[in-house]
Amino acid sequence: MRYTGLIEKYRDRLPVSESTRIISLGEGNTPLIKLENIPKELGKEVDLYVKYEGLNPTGSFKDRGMTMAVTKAVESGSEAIICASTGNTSAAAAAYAARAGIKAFVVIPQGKIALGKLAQAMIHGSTIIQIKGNFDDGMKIVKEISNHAPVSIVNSINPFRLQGQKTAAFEIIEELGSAPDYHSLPVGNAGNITAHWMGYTEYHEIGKSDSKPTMLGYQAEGAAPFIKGSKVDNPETIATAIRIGNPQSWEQALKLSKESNGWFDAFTDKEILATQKMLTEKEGVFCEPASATSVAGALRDIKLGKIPEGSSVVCTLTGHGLKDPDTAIAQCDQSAMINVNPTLEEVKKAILDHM
Ligand code: AN7
Repeated sequence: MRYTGLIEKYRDRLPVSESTRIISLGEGNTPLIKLENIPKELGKEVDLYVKYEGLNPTGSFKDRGMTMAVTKAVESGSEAIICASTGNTSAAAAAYAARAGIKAFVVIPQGKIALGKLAQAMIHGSTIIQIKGNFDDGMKIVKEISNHAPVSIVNSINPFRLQGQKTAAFEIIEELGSAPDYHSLPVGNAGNITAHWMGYTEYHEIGKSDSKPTMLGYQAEGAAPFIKGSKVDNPETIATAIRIGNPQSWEQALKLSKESNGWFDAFTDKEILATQKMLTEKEGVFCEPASATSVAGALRDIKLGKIPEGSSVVCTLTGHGLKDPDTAIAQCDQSAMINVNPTLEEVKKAILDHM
């Protein structure tokens, strides 16, 4: 049967009816890739997987939530959606609104969203409202705006978003036969870690998995409210996707972390970028900087023995590396680029010199 998106696949576990018009771009069903080279080098016996959410239609996990949020917005008669965003939510909102034939307004922090995400919001025809402020400032306004303008909020405070996102946990259980021992995610607003816990809990309750994972949340050091234990006023990190100081799912994330015996930790920008590069060079997997935080965390904690040998670990790679080409290019050695004349001799020499 043709795969037509996660709402069709999981319709009995999602709040839709037979008559609901489904707004889908075929999201979900993303690859769960088992890492080979990195664990080998680490010298630890672990089954380490990455769930490559960058392969969703707009290049991030946000599509899972957006198919639900836009489907429900349209069902309720809404003609416009709005979100505050560090980039990926705006890309998804713009695309799904285009698909639905409704308007999208996206509120983004000026100069602080990655180039690919900005291109997406623009090309899909959303109205972009840039603010001289950060995501948290935008979120605050967006939360109030529906009292003043006829728009539906599609940030993760919209409960339908998390309903859609929980399906990633379903897919992992179906593929592995049960939940992994550990699940690691980058944390910004903490919506996705909350959605995963919902998905794992649901499948555990109906007997599709005999266990639930320990949930690990990793942040960037300059934007790490869960490590600090309170809001961060001026979050800063190169991983702009998670440049968030006031997480919207704060309570839920603290609760699930405790319930699952999990933990939070944070990494410097340097560590995040080094992990991003390691994944591209050693495994052929290109994710955006924020996404690499999940792998940085898992690897550190495997090394430390906090995650014991023999464990299965899934890391969510939340967004595609092509989202942020500037950061990718900036961390590569420009002198590695060889300029030659278009002759057989010069190309041959370039190859032989670099074997
Ligand atoms: C690549 O797009 O908040 O903890 O406005 O784009 O559920 O917030 C993005 C978040 C991780 C954090 N990785 O997820 C937005 C936005 C990537 C992201 C996160 C985001 P949450």
